[in-house]
Amino acid sequence: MRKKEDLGKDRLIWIYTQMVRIREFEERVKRTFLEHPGAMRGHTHLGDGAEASIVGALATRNETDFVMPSYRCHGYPIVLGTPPRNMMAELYGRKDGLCKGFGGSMHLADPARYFPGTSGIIAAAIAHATGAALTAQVKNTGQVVYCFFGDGAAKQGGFFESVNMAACWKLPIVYVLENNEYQAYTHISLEDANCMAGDPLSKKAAAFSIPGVTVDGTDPLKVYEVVGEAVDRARSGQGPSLIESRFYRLSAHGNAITVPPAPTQFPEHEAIGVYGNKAEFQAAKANDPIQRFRSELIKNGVLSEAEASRIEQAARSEMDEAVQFALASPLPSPEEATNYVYA
Ligand SMILES: Cc1ncc(C[n+]2csc(CCOP(=O)(O)OP(=O)(O)O)c2C)c(N)n1
Ligand SMILES: [Mg+2]
Repeated sequence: MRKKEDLGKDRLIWIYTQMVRIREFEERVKRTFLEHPGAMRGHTHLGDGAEASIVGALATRNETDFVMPSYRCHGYPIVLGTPPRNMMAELYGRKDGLCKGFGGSMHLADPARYFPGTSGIIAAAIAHATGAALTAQVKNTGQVVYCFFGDGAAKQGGFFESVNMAACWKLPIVYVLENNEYQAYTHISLEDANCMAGDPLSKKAAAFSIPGVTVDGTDPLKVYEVVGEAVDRARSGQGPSLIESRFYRLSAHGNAITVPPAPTQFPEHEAIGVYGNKAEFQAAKANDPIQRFRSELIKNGVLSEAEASRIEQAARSEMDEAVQFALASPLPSPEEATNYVYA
């Protein structure tokens, strides 16, 4: 049983640092569209708001466990130690990118750090992750797979088929359903869009007779405890669990490139104007997981105000440097276009 009280000062500071690094990476990506219009091609999906959920979950991980999220994927490799400069170069489609500039934001991969790859196809990664868990079981490696996916993905057949198989075969996998209230541009509550049946979404676990727990995904320590229990269960051969982690997506669905950037491309949140739900966004901002955890750590004497600022400044500099590195990296040459094509 993992208890948040068991986390020492260094580990708590590590959690805060990773949360801040993820936020700064995403903020830097947002700014780049305005500062360098046209330089970042393709589509990016940002994960601000998810930091506590991501880091709380991954704080329970062993170094060789697989991490397999959806296309909203920047935060996870940052925690695994992937250099942000290579991630940023990948977003810019440059040669020094994580995938040599061929993958872009939606297709990051760092196999050496047990981050095998992501997919833009909703729910596809749930099946991939379940396959990785089957491999771990067959080879008896002791690895657990952390499978992250959206609330919208949990409506897809791939979700049901995968969890069914994992439950039957007691695969070592933890399904983290990230309920960020939005499915692309649609709020989860919109019945006319046939959005989402079931509340809480962790109830879906009952259909497979596996544990299902809903957790406040804005609190990294609560996520740590709940995911930790599921991971221990998976590693000891008792099979999968479904964790619904609730938080709010603070960015618009995605940033598509237009040159010059359209004025509507960076609304604080697409709900504003679309559904007229400014209050919802402001409430989530007032409950910003990073600010809350910061205050908690300072109140409990884990961090001083000056130490917190130093962490934030270091993350800002790291991400600024990542952009400089990316912009200085060459684009792949046209002759390379058919490299790495396997089918
Ligand atoms: C199979 C498939 N159908 C449709 C889409 C288009 N699409 C992109 S994002 C999205 C909504 C996904 O919702 P959720 O899983 O909650 O992810 P979030 O928007 O929160 O990242 C859809 C339908 C897609 N990428 N793949
Ligand atoms: Mg969602």
